[in-house]
Amino acid sequence: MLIRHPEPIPEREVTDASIFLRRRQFLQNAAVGAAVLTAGGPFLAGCTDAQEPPARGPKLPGVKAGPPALATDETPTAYHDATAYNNFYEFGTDKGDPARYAGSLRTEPWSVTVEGEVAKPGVVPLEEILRPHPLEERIYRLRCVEAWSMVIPWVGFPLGDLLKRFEPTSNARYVAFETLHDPEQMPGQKRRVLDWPYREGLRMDEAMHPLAILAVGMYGEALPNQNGAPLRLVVPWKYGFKSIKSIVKIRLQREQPYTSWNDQAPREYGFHANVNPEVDHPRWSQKRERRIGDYRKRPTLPFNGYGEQVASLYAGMDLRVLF
Ligand SMILES: Nc1nc2c(c(=O)[nH]1)N[C@H]1C(S)=C(S)[C@@H](COP(=O)(O)O)O[C@H]1N2
Ligand SMILES: [Mo]
Repeated sequence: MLIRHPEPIPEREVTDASIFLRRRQFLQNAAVGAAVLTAGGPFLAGCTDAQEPPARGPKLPGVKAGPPALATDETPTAYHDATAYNNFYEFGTDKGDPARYAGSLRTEPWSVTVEGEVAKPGVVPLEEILRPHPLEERIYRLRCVEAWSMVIPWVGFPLGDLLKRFEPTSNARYVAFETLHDPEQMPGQKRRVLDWPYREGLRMDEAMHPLAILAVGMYGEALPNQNGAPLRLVVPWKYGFKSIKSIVKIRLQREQPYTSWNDQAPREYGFHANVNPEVDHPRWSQKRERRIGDYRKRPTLPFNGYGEQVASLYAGMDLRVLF
C-alpha cells in the first residue's frame, strides 16, 4: 500500500502546527523539570523554566555568509519547529516521528558513493567529501508540496562544486541521489510506505545552479538527524520532497533517474516539481501556503520566489507540466 503525502488540513480546523509543537515541548520540559526537582539540589532548581530551549549542539566553525543575492531576509522559522515538524518517512509518517526516532541513525562513519558518468568515481568518506569546500550560510525558503513552508538558515556548499571534482563526462545529463537503506537504523523502512531507498534526481544544469546546495548544518550547527544528517540536498525553488536527506549515493547518468515520489504517484508529483502556484495538486490547491509559526496563509510564489535566478533553466518549457 502506498502512503501518500497527507492532504493539508483546512485552516479553520487546525491549531497552528507551531503552537502544537510548543505545547508538546512545554510538556517535555515540564517532565525534565520534574526529574530535576526530584533529584533535588538548590542549583538545579532554577532549571524548571518551561521556556528552556532544548539542548543545542556546538556551532560549526568557519561558516561564512553566503552571497547576499541568494539569501532571503525573512525571519527564520523557530529552531524548535524546524527540527520537530519534519518529513522523513524512513522514521515514520507523522511530523513528530523523525525527531522522536532518528536517534538510531549512525552518521559516523559515513561515506558517499559517487559513480556513473564521471572520470573519477569512488567511495568517498564524508570528511573527504567536505574537505575542500568552505561552508556558507544560505537562508532559504522551504516549500513542502503539502502547502506548508519554513525559512531555514542552512549551512552547506554548492552541489556543483562537489560534482566538478569528480569530472563529469559529456554523457552526464542527470544526477541521481539515494538515501541510506538500512531498516535497522531507519525503522520506517520496515513498512513499504515508499519503494526504499528514497531516491531523487536533478537535471545536470539544475544541479550546477549556484542555488542548489548540499547542507551539513542548519542554524549554525550540525544537521540534526531528523533534518537529514550528515549530508542532504537543498533545492529551494522545488517542492521539499526533491531535497533528499542522508545521502549515500550520487550517480551521474545519461537517462532521467527513478525518483521516489514521481515514479510512485506520477499524477501527483512531477520530476521537476518546481514550486508553481498555478498548478494545483490533484488533492489540494497550491496557491497559498502556511508558513510554520504564522496563523494566516500567504501566497505561494512561482519557483518559491527564486524565479529571477532559475526561470531561465526552463525557457521554452510548458511550466504546467513541470509540477
Ligand atoms: N530521505 C528522505 N528525504 C526527504 C524526505 C523523506 O521522507 N526521506 N522528505 C522530503 C520532504 S517531503 C520534505 S518537505 C523535506 C523536509 O525537510 P526538513 O524536515 O528538513 O524540513 O525533506 C525531504 N527529503
Ligand atoms: Mo514535503
